[in-house]
Amino acid sequence: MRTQVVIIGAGPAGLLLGQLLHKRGIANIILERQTAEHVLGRVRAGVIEQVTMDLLDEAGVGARMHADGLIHEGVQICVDGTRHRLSFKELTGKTVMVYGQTEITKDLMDGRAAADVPSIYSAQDVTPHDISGDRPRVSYRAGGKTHEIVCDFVAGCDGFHGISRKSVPARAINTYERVYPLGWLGILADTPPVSEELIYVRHPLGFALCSMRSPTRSRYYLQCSLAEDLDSWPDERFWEELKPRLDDEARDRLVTGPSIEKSIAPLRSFVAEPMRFGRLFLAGDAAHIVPPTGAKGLNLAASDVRYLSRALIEHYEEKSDAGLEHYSARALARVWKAERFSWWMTMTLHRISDNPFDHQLQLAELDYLFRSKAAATAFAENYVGLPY
Ligand code: RFL
Ligand code: PHB
Repeated sequence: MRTQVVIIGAGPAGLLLGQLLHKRGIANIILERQTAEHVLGRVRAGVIEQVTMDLLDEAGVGARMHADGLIHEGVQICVDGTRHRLSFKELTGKTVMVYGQTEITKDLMDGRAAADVPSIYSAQDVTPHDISGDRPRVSYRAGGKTHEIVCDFVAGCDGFHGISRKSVPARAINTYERVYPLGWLGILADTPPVSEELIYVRHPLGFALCSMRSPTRSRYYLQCSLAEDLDSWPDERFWEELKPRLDDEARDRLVTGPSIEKSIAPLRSFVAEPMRFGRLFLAGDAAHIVPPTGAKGLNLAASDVRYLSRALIEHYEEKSDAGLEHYSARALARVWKAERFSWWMTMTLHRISDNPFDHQLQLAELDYLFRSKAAATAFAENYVGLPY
């Protein structure tokens, strides 16, 4: 088999890249380790930046997002029982959209199926070969046989645990990492959200987040220890731990109910650079991870894909490799700023240390954020997404 670009991974990065390339007549095949149902079953991101929305429109899959997504003009931060609002609209003129990653993935999968572009799910032992030469190949096993695809480029969109980054010789890649001693325990419930806007909660008992997927579906998170076992978190315990962290109004409005999904995500900051090795290009979580506190992971995956898709289009249409040469540096400039913002939000809102000095610093950071227009603007600019 032969194609122009083999894309490893059918998460948002791989599916979006495939759709943007297909729109410009660039042949691509996606190889995904899991089944499509498994990929669609993962509940992850909820907030998307304007630039991500624009890219989904460009990929021709934005219709349902515009119909069902919720535009948010601001966000709320609750500090020890008192709520504050930051208006993105007033501070930056921009907004964000609440539309789940599950829905985005579905829209992209449907768009790909409608365009009849090949995707191979349940592909086992996907392995890139000869990525430092001009004729890379990717092998995989399916249906009891080994197959091989010859291509021009390999896009490693296979997430943090994927094979792509591991295929790069260790001497050719630098990694930077910070692991936080905590996780997020998340639940999804068919109950109305406590507020029309997201509430990030800083509380001595630990961080919480009140988010949503629709006016009738809520998504809540609680800071938890990494040793936590889901079995020891029946729904009632979750609601009981959430309530005392909220302000009075939110507590009064909280509607509890049975969870329809429950999971624990560890918090990590990670960057691998460069994001290119020969003809292998890394994009999304395959190259970098942010803790979810800034809602940046999916948006960074989309911004990598924007740079990479334009660079590949330039290669095929204009016979110029300038975009490919600059891909890593351009993507990383945006990645590191999102790393900084996500780290800052994580350190400012979670109970990480028992040192009262650190607690006072958090309160000072937040007090400054609420009182200084400059600080609030800097926060809002980062939350709605920095320009490309
Ligand atoms: P994904 O989504 O992990 O997809 C990678 C795909 O590659 C497949 N794969 C392989 N395929 C073939 N061969 C192999 N060897 C393979 N190894 C892996 C996997 O099965 C998978 O299908 O990476 P991608 O596309 O880069 O997308 C990244 C986003 O999923 C991620 O950054 C976000 O979910 C992060 N995130 C959030 N981001 C936001 O922008 N806004 C948010 O509000 C937000 N909230 C979150 C989040 C992530 C969370 N968790 C669970 C980590 C909330 C949570 C709780
Ligand atoms: C979510 O709704 O899942 C969500 C929202 C904001 C975040 C992280 C996750 O910062």
